[in-house]
Amino acid sequence: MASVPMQQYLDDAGLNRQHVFALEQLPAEVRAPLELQPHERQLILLAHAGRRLWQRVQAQPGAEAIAHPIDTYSVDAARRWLAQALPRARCRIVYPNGLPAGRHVALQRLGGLAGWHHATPFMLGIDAHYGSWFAYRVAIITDTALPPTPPRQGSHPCLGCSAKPCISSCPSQALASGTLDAMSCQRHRLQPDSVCALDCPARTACPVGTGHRYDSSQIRHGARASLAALQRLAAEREA
Ligand code: B12
Ligand code: SF4
Ligand code: SF4
Repeated sequence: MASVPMQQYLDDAGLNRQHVFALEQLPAEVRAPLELQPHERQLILLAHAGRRLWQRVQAQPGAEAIAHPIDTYSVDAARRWLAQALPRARCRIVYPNGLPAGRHVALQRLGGLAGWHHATPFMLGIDAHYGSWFAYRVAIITDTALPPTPPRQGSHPCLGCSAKPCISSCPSQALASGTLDAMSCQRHRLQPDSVCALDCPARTACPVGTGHRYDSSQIRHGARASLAALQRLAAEREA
C-alpha cells in the first residue's frame, strides 16, 4: 500500500492493515461522532490481521501486568510511527479511548469502506484471506494530504459458503436466522460453564483464513474482555 509512509514499520509492528481516508468523503454519520476541526483532513485506520500483533504484545516488558496490553502496545506503536513518518502532522487518536463515553468510531463501517469488512452471521468482519481473524486497533485524525488508499477489492466469502458451519456450530442457535441474535448469544455466554464464555465456536468453525486463526491465549484474552463487558451490562439491567 504505497500511500502509507513507512508501511514496513507498521507491518513489522503487527499493525499490518492501513488505510488513509479523506474525511470529506466519509458518510456524515461516520464523521458525526468525531467532532472534526477545520484543519482535520484525513483519517488513518490501522488494524491487525493474523497473529503477529499478539506476538509483539506479549514481547512487551511486563506485558502481563498491563491492564489493556493490546491497546497500550498499539497506541505506543502508532505514536512511534507518527513521530517518524509524519513528524510535522497534527494528529488526534480517536480510537482507542479518544472519544467521550457513549460515542463510537464506526470501525466496522470504515472497514467496509476500506474493503476489509464483509459481515458474517456472527457480526464480525471477514475477508477471503484472513477470515475473521482481524480487528481494528488505532484510528487517527490528521491534517495530512496523503494519497487516499484505494479500497481493497475482494469477494465476500459468506456468499459462496453454502454449508455455513458457523450457523450450525452455535450452541444457542443465536445465528439460526442468518444473523446474530445478540441477546441469545449474551444469555448463553453468561451461563455457568458456558462453552462460549471464552470462545466462539461459530467463529472457530468458519473454514476461511484458518491459517491466521489466533492462538488460544489471544482468543481467551479477547473473550475475557467482552465477557466482562457483558457481565457489566447484565448487572446494569438487573439494577
Ligand atoms: C459494544 C461492542 C461489543 C459488545 C456488543 C454488544 C452490545 N450489547 O453492545 C460486546 C461486548 C458483546 C462485544 C463482543 C465482541 N466484540 Co465487539 N465491539 C463493540 C464496540 C466497542 C462498539 C459497537 C457498537 O456498539 N457500535 C455502535 C452501534 C450503534 O453501531 P452499529 O452500527 O449499530 O453496529 C455495528 C457493529 O457494532 C456491529 N454489531 C452490532 N451488534 C454487534 C454485536 C456483536 C457481538 C459484534 C461483534 C458486532 C455487532 O454491527 C454493526 C455493523 O456495522 C465495537 C468497536 C467499535 N467502535 O465499533 C467492537 C467490535 C465490533 N467488536 C469486535 C470484536 C472482535 C468482538 C469480540 C469477538 C471480542 C471477543 N474476542 O470476544 C466479541 C464478539 C463475540 C461474541 N459473540 O460476543 C471488533 C470486530 C472486529 C471485526 N473483525 O469485525 C470491534 C470492531 C472492535 C475492534 N477493535 O475491532 N463487542
Ligand atoms: S462459515 Fe461460511 S457463512 Fe459462516 S462466516 Fe465462514 S464463510 Fe461466512
Ligand atoms: S459466542 Fe456462542 S452463542 Fe455467541 S455467536 Fe458464538 S457460538 Fe453462538
